[in-house]
Amino acid sequence: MEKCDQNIEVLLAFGGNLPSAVGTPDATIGAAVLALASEGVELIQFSALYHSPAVTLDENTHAPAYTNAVGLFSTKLTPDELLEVTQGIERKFGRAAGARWSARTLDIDLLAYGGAVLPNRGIWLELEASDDPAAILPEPVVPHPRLHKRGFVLKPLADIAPDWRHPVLGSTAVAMLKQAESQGLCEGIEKLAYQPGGQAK
Ligand code: PH2
Ligand code: MG
Ligand code: MG
Repeated sequence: MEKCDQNIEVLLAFGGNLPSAVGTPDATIGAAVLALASEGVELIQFSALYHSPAVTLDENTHAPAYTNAVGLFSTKLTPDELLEVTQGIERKFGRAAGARWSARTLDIDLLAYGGAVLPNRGIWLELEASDDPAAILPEPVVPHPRLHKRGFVLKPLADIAPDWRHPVLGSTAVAMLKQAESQGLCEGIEKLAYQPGGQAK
C-alpha cells in the first residue's frame, strides 16, 4: 500500500492487566503513547484511565483487573504500517503471544482509521456477526468489530469523541455507550482521577 501524504485521524484503544518492565499497566500505557509519537503517530487527545474487571472467554474471575484508555491520534501511516507499529510497541512492552483474551502487559487495538471500513464492508459484517477466534485476520480490521459491545472501550471513547460516528453502524459513541449500559456491559468500570502523565484531572 502506498504511503498516505495526508494526516489521518485514528482512534486507538489501550488495555493491560499485567505489569511490564516500565511498571503498572497505567505506566505502560503512558509509555506506549510516547513510543507512538516517536513512530509518527501523534497524540491529539487522550481519555481518562479506567479500571475494570477482566472480560474473559471462560469467565475466569481470577484474572487481574484491566486498565483501559482511548486516544485520538494523527498519522500519515497507512493502516498496515499503523498495525505494524502498534504490534511492535506491544512487543516492546513485553506482550507475549498468548491465548485469545489472556492476560497481557499491553494491548493496542485499532478502533478507527478515518472513516475507513477494512478489509471491506462484507468481511467486516461477517467478523462482527461471527465473534469466532479463528476469524481474527492478520490484516487491519476497522472499526474494531467488537468496540460497540465493550463498555471498557466505549466509556473512554465517549469521553474524547462523544459524537464520533461508527462508519458501519451509523451510531455515535454516546449512543453506543447508552446501549451498552442498558445491556449491562458497563458494570464495574471505574474512572480514575489521574492521567498517564500524572496530571490531575
Ligand atoms: N481486553 C481483552 C479481554 N478482556 N477486559 C477488560 N476489562 N479490558 C480489556 O481491555 C480487555 C478485557 C482482550 O483484548
Ligand atoms: Mg488487540
Ligand atoms: Mg483488545
